[in-house]
Amino acid sequence: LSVYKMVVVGGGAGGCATAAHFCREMGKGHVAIIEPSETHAYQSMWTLVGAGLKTLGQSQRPMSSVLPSKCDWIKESAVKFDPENNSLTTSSGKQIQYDYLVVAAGLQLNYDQVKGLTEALQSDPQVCSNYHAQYVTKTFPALEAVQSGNAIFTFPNTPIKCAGAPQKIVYLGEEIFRNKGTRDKIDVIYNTSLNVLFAVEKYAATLRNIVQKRHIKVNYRHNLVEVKPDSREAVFQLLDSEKGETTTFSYSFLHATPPMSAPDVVRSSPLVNADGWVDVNKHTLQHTQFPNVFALGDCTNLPTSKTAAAAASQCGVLKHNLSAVIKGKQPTHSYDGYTSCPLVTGKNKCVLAEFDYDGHPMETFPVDQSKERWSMYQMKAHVMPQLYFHGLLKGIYEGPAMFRKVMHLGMGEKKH
Ligand code: FAD
Ligand code: UQ1
Repeated sequence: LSVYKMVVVGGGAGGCATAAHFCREMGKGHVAIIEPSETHAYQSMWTLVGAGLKTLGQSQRPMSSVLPSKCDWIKESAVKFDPENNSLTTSSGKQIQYDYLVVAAGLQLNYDQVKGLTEALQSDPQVCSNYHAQYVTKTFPALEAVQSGNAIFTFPNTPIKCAGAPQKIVYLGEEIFRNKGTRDKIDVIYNTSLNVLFAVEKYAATLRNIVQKRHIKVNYRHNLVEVKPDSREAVFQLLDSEKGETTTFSYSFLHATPPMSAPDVVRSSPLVNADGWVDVNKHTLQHTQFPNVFALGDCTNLPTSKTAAAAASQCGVLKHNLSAVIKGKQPTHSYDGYTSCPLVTGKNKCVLAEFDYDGHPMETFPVDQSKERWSMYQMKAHVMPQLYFHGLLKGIYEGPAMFRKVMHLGMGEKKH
């Protein structure tokens, strides 16, 4: 049995940042972080890895180099949560007791829920997925290899992280085809379970223009349910069909975004709501039933788009509120749902979406960010990695709210 003042589950974006902050506050020996992985990945870079613009190695660091040195790293998974007794069990059977728990376990990728997909990812070089370290390196060679036929990109019928990522690779792929001279022989098809291109109309309007101008075929309410690698066919359920009809496409390239959920161990714990997400107050990030438990990032029920940008802002709020609770006070800070999605539309172009719980744009820069911009691509490709590794993971960066005030000095507030 080990006893800690604070235990953080997950050493990804949200967990690493939170642990870094509280280690500084509490000192050595008081904070444990439970994380089984040897490698930490800056997943946001995987879109660019898929397009051949960055390497997988550039996105990865040894876990030991990003986790704060003052915290105890327990290199295991949490397998059972017992919040009634302030305790949890790890994969080796260790029991860990805590005063305060922070859950930041991220998402589980459920490739197996699509029949034949795992097999296709393992056996067919033309099936790839930017969402997984093992499959993201297949994307660029597969894009380069297509000569003709259907290049299909999918968006599943579950909440996912970075809801823009399934279509960023469509734009990058279409550009690769054009540059290689194969574009005329390829049908570029985006099959999405959603009924819109993007949840916020200001950015959706730009994206609709782009798909029209670049002859990208968008099929709404199409959900990938089966892949047949032998015949290179992909089967889609028509979500608006009452009879559960399906339609089959042949493919010469398939980029699959898998269904996602909170990790099984989280879903089967007393920490989740009926939909299987860690149930925290949407403003304070404090658990709705266990006041000494907080959560942030992709595993939560927070009704905003799941991104590292959101986790950064949540970390800022969580720090203050958990500190207050530790001091016996009420939470003081409120999360507004801020999230951001750099919609890369080409190798030097990006629409930087930023918005809150109500879907109101909350733009950092004093320009119209719904336009495709070279500058925003530079931000995404070169500034963000620095901000992530040296700001967020160190528990210093709390989202762009701090820059927003400076950027808009003397320019008035932008209208929603
Ligand atoms: P993660 O960073 O995923 O970390 C979760 C951690 O928990 C992992 O290290 C995992 O090993 C660990 N874990 C899981 N289960 C357990 C367990 N039982 N016990 C202990 N540890 C456990 N975000 C942006 O802001 N901008 C972007 O442009 C962007 N693009 C993206 C593109 C792609 C292709 C992908 C995949 C993601 C992208 N994201 C982007 C999303 C971003 O990566 C996530 O939202 C962010 O990493 C969420 O942080 P998190 O801490 O909740 O989860
Ligand atoms: C952001 O804060 C962030 O977290 C580090 C990201 O994750 C990689 C992002 O992609 C974006 C766009 C933001 C937002 C930050 C600014 C400065 C607009």
